[in-house]
Amino acid sequence: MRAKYLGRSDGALTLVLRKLGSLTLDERKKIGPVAQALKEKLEQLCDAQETQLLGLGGSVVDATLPSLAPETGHLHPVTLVRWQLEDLFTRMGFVIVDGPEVESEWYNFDALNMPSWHPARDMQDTFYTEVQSSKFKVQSDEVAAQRLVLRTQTSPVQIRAMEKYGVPLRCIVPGRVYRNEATDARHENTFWQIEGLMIDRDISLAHLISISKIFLRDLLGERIGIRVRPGYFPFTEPSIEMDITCQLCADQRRSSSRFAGPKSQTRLPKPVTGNGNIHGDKDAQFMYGVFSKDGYGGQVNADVKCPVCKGMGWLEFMGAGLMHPFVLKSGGVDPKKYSGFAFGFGLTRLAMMKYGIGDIRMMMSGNLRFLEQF
Ligand code: FA5
Repeated sequence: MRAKYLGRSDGALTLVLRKLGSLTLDERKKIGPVAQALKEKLEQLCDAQETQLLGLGGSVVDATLPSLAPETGHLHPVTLVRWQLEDLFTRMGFVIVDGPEVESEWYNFDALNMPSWHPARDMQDTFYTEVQSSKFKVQSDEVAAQRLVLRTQTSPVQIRAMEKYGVPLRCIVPGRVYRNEATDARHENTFWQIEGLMIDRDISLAHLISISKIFLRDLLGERIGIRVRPGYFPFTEPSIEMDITCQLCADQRRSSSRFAGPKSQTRLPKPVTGNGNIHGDKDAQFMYGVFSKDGYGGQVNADVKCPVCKGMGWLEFMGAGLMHPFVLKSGGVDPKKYSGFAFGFGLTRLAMMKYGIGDIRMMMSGNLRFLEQF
């Protein structure tokens, strides 16, 4: 507009103003003030328009440029790992089962052989609701069993799954759990677990260990070190705990001068005592019983400053065992005919290992700079 009407050489209004000199005095008096007023008005309009287009930042907005692509959401690291595992387990014939996050005390504790007086309850202190519900099936005579809790573990779904599907049964239960926990780099008050069950005739620890090997290697690679320790849970007998080599400081550990263990993650030392490798596994990936004191089996390596494993080199990631007859009975299964294994692992911790996340608290921080990396 400015160029068309006010352009110096051939703007329409400029030409009119330029011709004023060749006009008679009368014509000049008539046309001059009108043309001048029009020029001022046009300049004002052009200036106002220009200021608006320049915008606050002072840069010119080019309205012909294509617009910015809208930002799309993306998956949380826990979801990525959960989907990968769900895919793997369904290929092995497991079904995926869900359960409520607000659970009755019966399912969360009592049915799992943890009556109200059981000391093991203290390890999973939780949040109780003030509301009591009769909606949940309560099989215990105790009045207290009607309280509702934010579930502390995915294990209550063991009972629900047996009740709903009967046996034989192969299922996994991914879910969020809650604990009244002092938080640190590897402990959260809200985190994800995956429960796994396999009930059939003659199920043994060998099945449990074999399945664990498959999913850990699928997720974290062939070189992952796996350690099996004796453990205790009221709902499994025998019970084990499974640890994996900490993936956050693996390189640091191997290059440390104090590291007396094997340089590669796959070559774990033989246990000092115990029965060697479970089922003659030549990979020497599994250890159980008493561990050697060579810096790989339980000693802290002070050179390694790892916030997650604290220089231990190992991270506890799973509790498991053979299902206690009490639990099978709670779910309506005859323990004389059937046996089963059960495991429950920290999905959030596995996601930390897979993506090298050094603090579990990042997971629920809502920090976009963290989340946008996935
Ligand atoms: C249990 O929760 C048992 N229900 C597991 C189980 C299932 C045993 C079936 C036997 C049969 P535990 O409290 O150890 O056990 O927790 C299991 C895993 O959850 C731990 O190994 C760890 O990986 C993870 N976990 C436990 N507490 C936390 C926490 N505060 N923050 C993050 N992960 C945690």
